[in-house]
Amino acid sequence: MFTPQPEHKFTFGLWTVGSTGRDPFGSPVRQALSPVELVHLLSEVGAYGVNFHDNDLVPIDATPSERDQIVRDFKQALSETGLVVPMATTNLFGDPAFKDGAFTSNDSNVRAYALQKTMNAIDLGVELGAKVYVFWGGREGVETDASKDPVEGLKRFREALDFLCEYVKDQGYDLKFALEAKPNEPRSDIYLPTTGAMLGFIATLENSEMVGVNPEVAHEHMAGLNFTHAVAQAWDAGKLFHIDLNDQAPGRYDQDLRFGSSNLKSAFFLVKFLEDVGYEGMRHYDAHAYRTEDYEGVKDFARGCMRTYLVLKQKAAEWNADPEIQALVAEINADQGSEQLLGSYSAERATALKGTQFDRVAMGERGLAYERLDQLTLELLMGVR
Ligand code: GLT
Ligand code: MN
Ligand code: MN
Repeated sequence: MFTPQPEHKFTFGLWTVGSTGRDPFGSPVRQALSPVELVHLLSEVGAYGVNFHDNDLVPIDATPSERDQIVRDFKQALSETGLVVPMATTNLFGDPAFKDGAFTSNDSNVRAYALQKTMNAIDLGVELGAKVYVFWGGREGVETDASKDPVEGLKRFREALDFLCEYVKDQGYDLKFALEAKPNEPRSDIYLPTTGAMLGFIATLENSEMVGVNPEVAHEHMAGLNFTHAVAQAWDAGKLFHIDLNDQAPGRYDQDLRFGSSNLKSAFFLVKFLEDVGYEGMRHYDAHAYRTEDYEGVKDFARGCMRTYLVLKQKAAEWNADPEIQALVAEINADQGSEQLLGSYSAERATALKGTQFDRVAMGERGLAYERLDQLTLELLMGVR
């Protein structure tokens, strides 16, 4: 019942199940697997697709013939397993050249190299079937505002995206861009720190219809924000092109935990939202297994991400069908008498509103029963309903 199927569109980055457990305090705890081995691991656990940064697949210093061999082997693994590549991205953060950013660097050599690297990475992603291209500007920021003018940073970022949109159009690629926000780490402050900030920025782009967002659970949680609200704003704007699922306790380093493992109730409302609105994009897990795990544990991690999503999807269906919960929802939303006064502006409506006597005290006294509704939700999640 909770077995992943292709229609669930569960995907993982090569860097997620491929994480060797290296962190700022410790060396790898797992042997690195090749991209081909990772494709087979993902197929074994039931994933639909695999995503990558250019250098997850092709090392930054590979020769053209090495690149071609790697791509051939990878394509072979995809055709053996049936896995697809729905998304690709560029590593613009790992190499020392990007220590002060890529598109926003003060150094024009770095900015030009970042554009070149991204065009090559877009070609690679499209060759393997990607339809969405993610931009996570992990190094696009500062430690000190003495180093960069933030308006100049935005101008440079805009210029790069405008350039790359035109490149995609020029090549005739069927590709959309998805911008991913994060407030900090690895920089002290990363530009455009939230999904809301990204949405504001996208409206300033020349080809804004090609550009949406890739919100990540952990990144909004790091900022102490409600992730579902960020996703809802993106959805409302028609900009939810992709999503990075994982988990994260607020106020901590970037944990990238197994989906649902830290904030189950938030994960429930997120899954319920995605399923209720009919989001048709990928459910991408940008997370990794605990450092305590071997590759069996990595498979447990990946299976857990997908299973939790499917369990919560089932819980959302139960919530939508629960008579007591639905009676409360109906009561909450019942017309209290003024529905006909509301709607878009007209002079008549304004006059009618101004002429109405409202019982402000009664409005303030009315109990809303949200305690009961939330407790029913929790009991449903805890499996006692
Ligand atoms: C990196 C980051 C993620 C981004 C990936 C895409 S790489 O792991 O923490 O949030 O989505 O560049
Ligand atoms: Mn993350
Ligand atoms: Mn991410």
